[in-house]
Amino acid sequence: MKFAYVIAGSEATGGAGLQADLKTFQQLGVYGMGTLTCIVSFDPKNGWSHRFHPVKPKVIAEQFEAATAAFSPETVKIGMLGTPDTINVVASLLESKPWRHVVVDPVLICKGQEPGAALDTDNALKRQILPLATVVTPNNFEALALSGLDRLETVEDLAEAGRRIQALGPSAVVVKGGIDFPGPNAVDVLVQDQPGQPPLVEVFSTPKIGQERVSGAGCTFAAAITAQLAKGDPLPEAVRQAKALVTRGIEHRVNGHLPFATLWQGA
Ligand code: PXL
Repeated sequence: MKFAYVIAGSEATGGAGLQADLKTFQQLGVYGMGTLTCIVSFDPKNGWSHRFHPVKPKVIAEQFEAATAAFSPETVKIGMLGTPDTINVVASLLESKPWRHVVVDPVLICKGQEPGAALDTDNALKRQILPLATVVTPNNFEALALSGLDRLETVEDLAEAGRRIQALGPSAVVVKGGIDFPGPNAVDVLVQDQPGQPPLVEVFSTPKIGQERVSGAGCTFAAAITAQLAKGDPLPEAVRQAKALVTRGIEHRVNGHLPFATLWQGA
């Protein structure tokens, strides 16, 4: 059995967050384990805005203790953390164990949080979590915020953002162009350090499916990379498999009463 562990928030509709991560692990045939950092409940009476509650640091530490004692996972994904206190405890928990792979999806803003608090959280994520990451998967918005670039319009811009984020610590960055990237294709660029060789830059491109964001795509992409790494794939192959799963999941997206569709991991 291969094990994949995720430390992330709950998104109660099942579209994103820990729910999407565990569905992805199951779909890819790895044993999924999860530690909850926060609870997000959209508010249907208020434009589906985010209601957010952090889990106490002590309770996060207890979950981590249970999970790591039970199965010694070597591959972990970090999703939404949400507060500086949560980032402190997760950083020290990560530092307490050796990991083969730490995949960080740098979830930056969540509606419903105070802008001031969100800025503190973004800075803490940059300073305390990114240096512990082996792979980071920023979307277009997160890549702008973390790299300091002011636009991502070409493949070279995506690669440059990746190199700048690499300088914050991780050995590899996958920058996702997403729906905002110009042109007909969904373009992702992997920048990866290689010992004794020049850094690898690999471009992954598939036709965009529609022009609307699909909830859970970012979570599922990072979770699928995590699962494939847990199974032993080299990173470029893990990214290829993750993109294929996300593409199928968007093609077979699920519509309910939310103002956006959600990805189906089971396609
Ligand atoms: O999609 C980002 C995301 C991640 N994690 C949780 C979320 C969301 C977005 O709503 O609620 C818990």
